[in-house]
Amino acid sequence: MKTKIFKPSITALVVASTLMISACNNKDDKKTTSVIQQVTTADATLFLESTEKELVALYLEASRAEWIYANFITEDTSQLSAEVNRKMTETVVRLANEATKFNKITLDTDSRRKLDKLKLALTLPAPQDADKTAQLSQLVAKLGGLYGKGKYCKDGTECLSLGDMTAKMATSRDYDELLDLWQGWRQIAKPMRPLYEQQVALTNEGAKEFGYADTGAMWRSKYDMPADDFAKELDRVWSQVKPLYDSLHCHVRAKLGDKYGTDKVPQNKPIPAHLLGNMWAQSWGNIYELVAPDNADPGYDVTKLLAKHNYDEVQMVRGAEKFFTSMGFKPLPDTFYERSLFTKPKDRDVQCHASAWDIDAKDDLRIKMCIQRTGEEFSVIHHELGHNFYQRAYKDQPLYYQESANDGFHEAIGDTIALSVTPGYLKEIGLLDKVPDESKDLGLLMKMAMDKIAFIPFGLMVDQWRWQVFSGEVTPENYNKAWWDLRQKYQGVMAPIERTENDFDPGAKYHVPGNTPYTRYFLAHILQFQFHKSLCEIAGNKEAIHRCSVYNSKEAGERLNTMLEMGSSKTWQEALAVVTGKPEMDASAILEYFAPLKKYLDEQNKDRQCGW
Ligand code: X8Z
Ligand code: ZN
Repeated sequence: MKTKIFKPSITALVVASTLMISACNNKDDKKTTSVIQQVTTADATLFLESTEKELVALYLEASRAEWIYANFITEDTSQLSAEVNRKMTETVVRLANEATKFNKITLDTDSRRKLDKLKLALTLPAPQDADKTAQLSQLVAKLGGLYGKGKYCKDGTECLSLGDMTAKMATSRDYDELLDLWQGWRQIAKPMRPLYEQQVALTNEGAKEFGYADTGAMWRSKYDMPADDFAKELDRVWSQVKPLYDSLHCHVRAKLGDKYGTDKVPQNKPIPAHLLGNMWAQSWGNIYELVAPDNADPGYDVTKLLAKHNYDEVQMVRGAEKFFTSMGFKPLPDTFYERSLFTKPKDRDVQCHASAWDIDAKDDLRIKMCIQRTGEEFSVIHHELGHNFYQRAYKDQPLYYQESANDGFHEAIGDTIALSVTPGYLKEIGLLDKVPDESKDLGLLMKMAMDKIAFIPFGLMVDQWRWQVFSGEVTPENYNKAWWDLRQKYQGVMAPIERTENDFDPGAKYHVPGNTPYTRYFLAHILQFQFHKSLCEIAGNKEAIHRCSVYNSKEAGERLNTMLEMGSSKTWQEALAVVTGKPEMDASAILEYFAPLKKYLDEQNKDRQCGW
């Protein structure tokens, strides 16, 4: 997601002015006291108003520069993006530090919340040093560019883009070909390592000056609860899902053993990471056919349905938009179709990783995506439009609240809608002729689990790695080893060939060089099932939750919109309660959804040795 405000891609860098005292810095109490004596609640109101004006103009400029960089990756656009980012950052930092003068006066809840948002807006804080700040902004732009331009050039001749490799990994079942692609893509990340190392050191210095133990601690502080409690919440929710993941893992490993041989897929070890149909082994839906339950195949495949009905990229987007409008959301503006990027240009480097943009907090919404005509990408389009509809819903909030309730909410909305892309819905829109009967539900659940349940530990481990890197628990000498230790611990996957500290495998995943926090996707995978269940109830659904579609339900749309419109003006717990009636994150909706599959998996696994 790209949002205009505090967006993760415009990685904000903190440059604390030497005249200002940061929130938790007690070095100069005298100065703090003298400032405090002078300010009133009326000053805070005025400050927030003028700050908002200043930032609105700057974000517009920064969004345009970022859009251009992501759409035309060149040395020049890289420099322009770095420069506007630096300028914006200086302003945000100046204002965030200025805001600390209100630290010790009593303010109304709303003003305090806005000031807190300002302070926490930054993804990568920088130290109070102009050179270091410039250095950091260059690193950010370079890392993003290395990923966006990345290709695998075999023998220096034929070059494959990530899109080409993604398509091959989805369909190839040739062990050696998969291995070649897997290692080939990871070459792009090697040169990132020294840059990443420098970036970590610089941003940690900034975070400390801002009063946080390190940058990871700052990231964990954005969730309306103490940072340590948030980390515990993640563990709690993961422990709810883990038994289901373990059952799925066990079954998938057994089937991969059947396919490739147990010498290649040992039945007491983690699964080799290149065999799961996805470059990062993060979702496994593409190898569904290898694990499909007997006699329960639903008999259709969205990729084939799209081809059969000649859906092109724009029709796929229009189809996803129609789901939202069926629920009562206004259609996207014409400019969305005029200004978005839907297909990969042949003649230039673009950042192909899908993103949704809100350029002006009015109506200039866009997506940027190198769409492939597959069912998987059809879901990603729903995901991206979820961002856009959220952005439009909160556009009338004050700038500070033009964000989702927490970042997981932003990632969950489009996915929630995509959970409603059921056979019944596909029939209704004319893509499918006949809805398979209930005896095929197991196949549908298996496909969904391969996408969603498989993802959950990956969604957790990426930031576990970054948090350990930021905290210093993992040092540069151990970057890659620590990555694979976590891949093994959480996902039960392993590198298929030896990796060394010459490699930098985390860098081969967009969000690491892109500095986009990743816990949001873990949260989203939990939240989307909670939202789906509640919206289905609101829509009056009587079927099993996995058969429910909220297509055409104005009631569900209205309730969802009530939450979206709130932006981040209230805590995420309050926002969650608007749709679900409860303020807690809870994986029981997932367990309910997949209950029939869990039963099946446990039967299949009964004579197998599970675990790794
Ligand atoms: O990055 C994304 C979206 C854009 S916010 C396409 N996702 C994560 C990923 O691709 O790694 C969606 C699911 C996880
Ligand atoms: Zn997203």
